[in-house]
This record gives sequence, C-alpha cells and structure tokens, in this order.
Amino acid sequence: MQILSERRIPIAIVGLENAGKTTLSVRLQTGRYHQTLPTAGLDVEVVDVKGTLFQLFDLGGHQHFRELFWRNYVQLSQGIIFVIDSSDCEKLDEVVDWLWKCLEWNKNAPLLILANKSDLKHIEFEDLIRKIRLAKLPIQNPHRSFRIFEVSMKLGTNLDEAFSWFSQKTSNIIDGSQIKLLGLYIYLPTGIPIASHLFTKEPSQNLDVDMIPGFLNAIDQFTSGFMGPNEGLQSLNTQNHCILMVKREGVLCALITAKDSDPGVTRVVAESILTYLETSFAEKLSLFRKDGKIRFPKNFILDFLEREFSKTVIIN
Ligand SMILES: Nc1nc2c(ncn2[C@@H]2O[C@H](COP(=O)(O)OP(=O)(O)OP(=O)(O)O)[C@@H](O)[C@H]2O)c(=O)[nH]1
Ligand SMILES: [Mg+2]
Repeated sequence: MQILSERRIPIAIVGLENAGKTTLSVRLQTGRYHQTLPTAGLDVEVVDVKGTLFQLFDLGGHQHFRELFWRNYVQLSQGIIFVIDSSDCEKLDEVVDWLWKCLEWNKNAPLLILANKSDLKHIEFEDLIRKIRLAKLPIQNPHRSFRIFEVSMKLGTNLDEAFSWFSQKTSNIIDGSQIKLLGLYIYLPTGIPIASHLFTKEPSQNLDVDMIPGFLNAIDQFTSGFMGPNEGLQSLNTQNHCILMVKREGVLCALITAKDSDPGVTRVVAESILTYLETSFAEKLSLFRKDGKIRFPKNFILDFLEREFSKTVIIN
C-alpha cells in the first residue's frame, strides 16, 4: 500500500522561453519565488502537490529544446502544464503554434494552461482565450479535462486554485487504463540484467526486428555512462511496439509494450517498479546478497506487478 502512494505522476511543463516554467517548478518545491536561469535541456523534479506526487519535467523553452525534447515528454506525461507569458504579446502566434502541437501529441492528458505574469501589464484574459483557440479543444477530444487560470508565479496569485483542480484531475488518471506488457528488463550499469522477462511466445515473430538495435543501443549508452542524469528515459516506437526506459540511481528499467498502450501509464508502472526496488534494496539488501553477489528472486517484480497493478498491466 505504501508503494501505491508513491506513484509519481509524470507531468510535462511546457511553454516558450521566459514564460515562467522553472519559476513555477521552484515555487512548487519551495513555496516561494526565487530568481531563475534559463533551462538548458530539462530539469526533472519530484514534488508533492496537494497530496499528489508529481514527477515534473521542466522543459527548456528555447526553439532548440522544443524540437529536441518536447514531443517525447509530452507524449509520455499524464498531465500537461502549458505556461504562457501573458505580458509578451509578440510571441503569441508562436505560443499558439506550439500549444496545438502539444495537444496533437497527447490528446488525452488533462491540460492546465497558466496565463502567467498577471502582475505585469498583460493581454486581457478573454482575448487570450480567443487567441489560443481554446473553444476548439472539446472538438479535438470531448473527454479531455482542461482549464486556464490567470496567475502570477512571482506573487503566487491563483496557483492554489489551479493546482487543487490539476492534482485532482491527474491523481486518478490510471484508474481503468491498461497496458499490454510484452517485456521487462532491469539493468545495472555493468550492463548485466538483474531481471529479464519476455512475455511473447515467439519473440522473433512477435517483436519488430527493427526495435532490437535501438534497444541495444540505448542499453549500451546507459552502461557506458552516456545517459546523463537528465536523460532519465528514452522511448522508442516501432510499428507495433513501444519501449520505455526509465533510469534512476544507477538502475535502468525497460518496459516493452504493445503500441496501443498509453506511454504515460507505462511510465507510472516503470517508476513504481524502481521505487519498489529502491525500498526493497534499502530494507532487505541482506536477502539479495549471497557470496558477495546480488541474487534476485526470479519472480520478484512480477509478483509486485501482480499485487499492485493486476488491473492495469496485462501480461500475455
Ligand atoms: N513579473 C513576473 N516575472 C516572472 C513571473 N514568473 C516568472 N517571471 C520571471 O520571468 C523570467 C523567466 O522565468 P523562468 O521561470 O526562468 O522561465 P522559463 O519558462 O523556465 O524559461 P526557459 O527555461 O528559458 O524555457 C525570470 O526572470 C522570472 O523571474 C511572474 O509571475 N511575474
Ligand atoms: Mg526554465
């Protein structure tokens, strides 16, 4: 039960450069306003927001980072926060462009739009709503939850209201969702898998061949230390499958799912497995160590999935 409460909901914070994304992330972590620097790449933070544990991907807003990272992280998030600098009218066309790209990449995740910098001279709220074509959102998907708030990250105005709504909308998001798990691998940095399960009966027929080189290449990057601290994950899509890799504290968890599985849910499962491993290793390390080697009980993770995710994770 303790593990369930430690599920981290992946949330992408997007918005053009200088919008106030990092200011938001810092405020959620510390409860205060602090001066920030532009984000080079992305920052990953875990924060408790009104009782919901969020894994925040604070993505760099410069054009270069938008093209490099946004799609990947928006696709695998279970909630999207789009921050707009409402005092900068010149960039609004670009804002609309990228907002709708994000909405196309992820058509289901709850969306929180924050019209930031309300403490400065800014565009009228109604004009902004019209400009970003918010009325069109229910046409794209009538089931997506979305709201827009006028806020000031600097003063903290309206953030309480915005996050009461958002944490409530995102906290029960995986209820009822299912993923089809085809493979599960846990690697240590030495490159040795401490758990490996392939659930398809005839791997050569059922798994795309083109997926294997990409997968091996990612494992290779992990073991040779190329995967830096901020590149906690990689995902690969092939015609029929999706591989999601999450790295934490020197352990890599790779899950292979059927293509129609929601990557956001897959990510929550991968994160929970890693949390479970961390807790178990800390508490029961002596159980795993024999003759100075780590021996991993064969069905250790499968039993965990059966216990905690029997309704979410479907194994062939
Ligand atoms: N006046 C005012 N300034 C703000 C507010 N929120 C953020 N800022 C300022 O706007 C600037 C940019 O904020 P950041 O949070 O670093 O912006 P960002 O969206 O993370 O930018 P990138 O990392 O480059 O994508 C900083 O100088 C902040 O102090 C606000 O509500 N009001
Ligand atoms: Mg930033």
